[in-house]
Amino acid sequence: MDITLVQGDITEQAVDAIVNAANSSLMGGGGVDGAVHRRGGPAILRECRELRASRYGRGLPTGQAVATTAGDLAARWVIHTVGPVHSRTEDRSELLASCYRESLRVAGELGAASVAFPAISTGIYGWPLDDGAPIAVAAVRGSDAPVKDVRFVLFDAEAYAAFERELGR
Ligand code: AR6
Repeated sequence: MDITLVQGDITEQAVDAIVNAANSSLMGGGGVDGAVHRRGGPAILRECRELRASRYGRGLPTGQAVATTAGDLAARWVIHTVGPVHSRTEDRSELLASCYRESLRVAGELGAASVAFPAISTGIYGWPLDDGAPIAVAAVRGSDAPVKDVRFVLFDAEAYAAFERELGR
């Protein structure tokens, strides 16, 4: 598995699967989620509604992942995963690692060879980048999913630097 870093907007990536930092409702939100639905168009929300009406009546649990169409994005699938909200009193890092592992497992099942990840939970969910980056890199390195290329797409220079430090280790 090749791991690369890109600074930019995840919705502009041409890959087989784009991972969305969603919430349990699967009904959209801000950050990556807002951008994915805005640029991907209504087909994504349509499939999310179907998932809520079938397999995920109570929402997608934190740490799990599920795929939909990518709509108008330059990808075949969006893999929605729900990161944990950062807590100062409770260690939720296993749930964060699970987001990366489960997303790659779903990608492997779909036959996706290339996957783009955002830095899950490090925005609205408040996870410090210096802690989120090592969890992300270790989880991806530890995955045995049959995915060839994993691309972390970092929005700004600070996030890029945090992942670059980690990949160098
Ligand atoms: N491309 C790449 N990275 C981005 C983009 C983008 N277009 N937009 C933001 N980031 P966030 P979370 C970075 O907040 O913390 C939503 O409302 C951002 O700088 O998207 O998991 C959902 O519905 C940060 O480093 O996701 C949930 O309610 C990282 O992506 C909640 O936010 C993740 O930030 C999920 O919060």
